[in-house]
Amino acid sequence: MADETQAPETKLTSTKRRWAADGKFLTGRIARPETDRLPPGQHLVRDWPVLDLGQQPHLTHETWRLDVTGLVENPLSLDWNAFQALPQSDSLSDIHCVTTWSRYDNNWRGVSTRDLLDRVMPKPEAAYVMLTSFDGYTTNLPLADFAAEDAILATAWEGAPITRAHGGPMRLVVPHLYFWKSAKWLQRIDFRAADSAGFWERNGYHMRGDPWLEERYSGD
Ligand SMILES: Nc1nc2c(c(=O)[nH]1)N[C@H]1C(S)=C(S)[C@@H](COP(=O)(O)O)O[C@H]1N2
Ligand SMILES: [Mo]
Repeated sequence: MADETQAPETKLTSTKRRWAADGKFLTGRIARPETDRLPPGQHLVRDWPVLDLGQQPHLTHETWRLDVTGLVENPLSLDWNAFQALPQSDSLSDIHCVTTWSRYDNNWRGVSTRDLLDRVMPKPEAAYVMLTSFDGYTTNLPLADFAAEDAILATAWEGAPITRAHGGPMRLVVPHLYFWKSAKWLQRIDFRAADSAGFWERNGYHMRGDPWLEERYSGD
């Protein structure tokens, strides 16, 4: 009896299989080769360390809000239900923390920053965002980085709600920058014309934080 899961090999299936192996078209870019996956100075971990300033806010879906302010056509103040009503996406990415650990293949689910940007419509002058979290943490990043195709306002990790320790009920994930840019317990996204330093950036860390360029400290 024929095995229906074994489709006959055709030119198309073999080509598509090769694309999948290369990661082509999957996210609109060609995946880095596996040998190139770990940025310089990083080592791989299997667990997921917790790093923050030590004040982990207790939020419920009732007390949670997300405010989008500054240079946008449509400022927003979303409660949990309004946030859940936005389109939901999945994003698979690696974590690179400036303290030198990296963690591969994290499955995030939530609202892609691009879908949020479609709603709020940044004004032409908007070039940076300042993020403020419920624990008082701040971090800044260029709008172009915030708008990366795999950046996500994540509410779930590996199919389960993000824990409080890791920034639940919602945290930002910007996988192509060091993880300190990925604000946990995100409360406000403020669109600005000029860049200014957030918490770690005022304390000697880089304004952009690209792990591939090893932009760790402000002098790098
Ligand atoms: N609100 C908030 N977000 C934060 C931090 C923080 O202290 N407060 N720490 C940052 C740093 S330095 C890192 S490395 C990551 C750690 O996220 P994790 O604890 O989920 O690994 O969160 C980032 N986002
Ligand atoms: Mo960090």
